[in-house]
Amino acid sequence: MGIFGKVKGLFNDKDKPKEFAIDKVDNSDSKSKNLLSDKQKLGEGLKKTKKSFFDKLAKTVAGKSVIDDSILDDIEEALIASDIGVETTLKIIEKLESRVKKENYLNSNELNSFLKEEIGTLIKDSCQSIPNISDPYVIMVVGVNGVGKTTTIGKLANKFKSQGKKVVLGAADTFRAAAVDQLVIWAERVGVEIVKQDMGSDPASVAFDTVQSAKANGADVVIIDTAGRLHNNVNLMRELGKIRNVMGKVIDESPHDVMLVLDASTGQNAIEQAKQFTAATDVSSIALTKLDGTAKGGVVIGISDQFKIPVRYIGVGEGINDLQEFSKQDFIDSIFS
Ligand SMILES: Nc1nc2c(ncn2[C@@H]2O[C@H](COP(=O)(O)OP(=O)(O)O)[C@@H](O)[C@H]2O)c(=O)[nH]1
Ligand SMILES: [Mg+2]
Repeated sequence: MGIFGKVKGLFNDKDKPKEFAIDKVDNSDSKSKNLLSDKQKLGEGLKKTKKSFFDKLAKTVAGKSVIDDSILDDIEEALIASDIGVETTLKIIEKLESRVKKENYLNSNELNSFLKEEIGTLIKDSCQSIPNISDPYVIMVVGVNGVGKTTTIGKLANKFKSQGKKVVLGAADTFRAAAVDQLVIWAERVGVEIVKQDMGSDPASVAFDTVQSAKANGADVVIIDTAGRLHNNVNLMRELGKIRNVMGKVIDESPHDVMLVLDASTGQNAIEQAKQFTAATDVSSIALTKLDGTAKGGVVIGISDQFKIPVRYIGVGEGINDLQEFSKQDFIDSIFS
């Protein structure tokens, strides 16, 4: 049932809404979490997002018979509060306005499918498959501390390995000893090679060694971890630029993918970080972590729309298998189911 399914003729005077109910959150499922399919897991993770997003909208429109300016304002506020982001919200509201002008009112189902369709056009489709190239495919992972870079690298390494690919990790977050150790643990856990140097060594030098060793050993995929310091854009740009350049010396065109990791649970901060990183370097994909249990999953929509960079992976937990290839359709279905 659609989100507004229980509100009959929401914007139709003759048929005033009598009740509004959103699907109840069911908490009785944690014991069977491991048995859940990817889609079910996504649905679980997005429950809070769905509830906050649509509860707010529902409250806004409940009992209203026409869409007037004040309701549009309220819908705008509800969308912004759902972490979709201001720019993207304004886009949606503009389209809604012109639609309402044309048709005078929308009923509940129409508003429902309007939003579903609009959100569908705002999210970019994403392709996760790695192209077949003779050199190792190099993924450089960037993002601020704590967003889940190293964890995502571990999960990704596992995913690629299970596809039969030979993976090499590069511990270029040399800023903290713990960061190198953490990646070593992941490499052992997954059973893949890792290239590292001592803490404090030059990250570009680690990246260089990693790509060189991967090439010499016929690896399929290289994943480079980087430090998450964000002093300022100039430093960031310089450091990331240096790492990129040295890798490009070993393999033309590398890094093939610069993956920005963002923590969905930080909402607007994630959008702010995307602004800073895209200003500092070319970012080609996004991994959005911690979508499990956050109410801020709407941030997927804003990020995808504003930065025109595909969300390629989503993190839905801390476990090794809790990384999903992002599917726009599954995401929309989960939110609007
Ligand atoms: N719930 C949840 N926690 C995550 C996810 N990804 C990472 N984490 C946790 O976030 C914390 C920071 O992760 P880490 O990989 O060290 O971040 P880094 O500093 O960017 O490398 C760790 O406790 C991870 O277990 C996710 O998708 N969901
Ligand atoms: Mg790390």
